[in-house]
Amino acid sequence: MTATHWATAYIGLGANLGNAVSTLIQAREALTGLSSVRAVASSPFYRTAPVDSSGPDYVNAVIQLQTLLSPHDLLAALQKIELDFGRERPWRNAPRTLDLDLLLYDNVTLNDPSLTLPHPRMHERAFVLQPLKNLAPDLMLAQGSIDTLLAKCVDQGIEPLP
Ligand code: PH2
Ligand code: MG
Ligand code: MG
Repeated sequence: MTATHWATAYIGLGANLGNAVSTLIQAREALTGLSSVRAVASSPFYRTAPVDSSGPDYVNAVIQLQTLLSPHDLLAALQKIELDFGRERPWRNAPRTLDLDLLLYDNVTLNDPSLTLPHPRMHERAFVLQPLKNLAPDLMLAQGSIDTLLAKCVDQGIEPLP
């Protein structure tokens, strides 16, 4: 279902299998090519150490978009793109060719079996907070400001890609 209101959503992109940079570039195009979605901005790409996960370093980014899709319809569209990029889910937090996480959707809070908003772990992950800070430095999450939250993640390896 689509609405007439253009909601602002933030999507976290991550990959640590295959050519992660090229995957993220293509995934960004797939996302912004969705009908009822328009791109607003993309963060830079970061190389990040796996958090509660295994395998090679990840490449992560965040994109800000506007959409007429409902949160659940947007989630379904993200999952379809993940599958198109060969995503498999052998176990929780397994290495992946592409992960697209719906982080924020306007100020919506939601907690149902398929979707929790805001994303329940984003406030403790530098690989989300740092690129989000590039797009929305003044954003406040329920747990605090981005800077306050980032200060608690200093042990998580993250560096901008050249
Ligand atoms: N995603 C996870 C678990 N751990 N670590 C990094 N560095 N980047 C991720 O995108 C990531 C992770 C679950 O989705
Ligand atoms: Mg994820
Ligand atoms: Mg995910």
